[in-house]
Amino acid sequence: MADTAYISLGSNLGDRDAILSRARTAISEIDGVEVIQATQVEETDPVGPIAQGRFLNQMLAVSTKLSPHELLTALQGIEHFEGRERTARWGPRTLDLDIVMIDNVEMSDEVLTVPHPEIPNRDFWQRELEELRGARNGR
Ligand code: PH2
Ligand code: MG
Ligand code: MG
Repeated sequence: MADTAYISLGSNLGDRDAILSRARTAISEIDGVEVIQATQVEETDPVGPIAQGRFLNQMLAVSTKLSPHELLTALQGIEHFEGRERTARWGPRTLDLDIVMIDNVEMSDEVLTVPHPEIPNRDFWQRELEELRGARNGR
């Protein structure tokens, strides 16, 4: 059975547009994952305690046959390929791929919490989710 997952793409370092574009391609090439919808790319003010540059953000709806952990591992591989270095938690990054939500999935362990606990703090995620889920439910 395939699940619908909502993946956030974010970048605030380097050639942000090119990085998001390559990330979309890489996600579409994951075995067992099919991109079904995408929001527009938008520029957003940084959320959180660290002063840093503005982000480009986008959300994809994907159909996935992978488990949440398999999907996370695949996304981390793409982040790594884009030269992501983990410096400060919350700090600037070339590419951040987050699993925001998976329809009918609620889970939490040491490495992954779904739905993502930051949803209440990110207006743009709420808007993007509404857009993608609303469209899928015929609204
Ligand atoms: N990601 C963060 C911290 N702050 N702010 C915006 N606007 N967009 C992000 O994707 C973002 C952030 C850590 O993951
Ligand atoms: Mg993040
Ligand atoms: Mg992340």
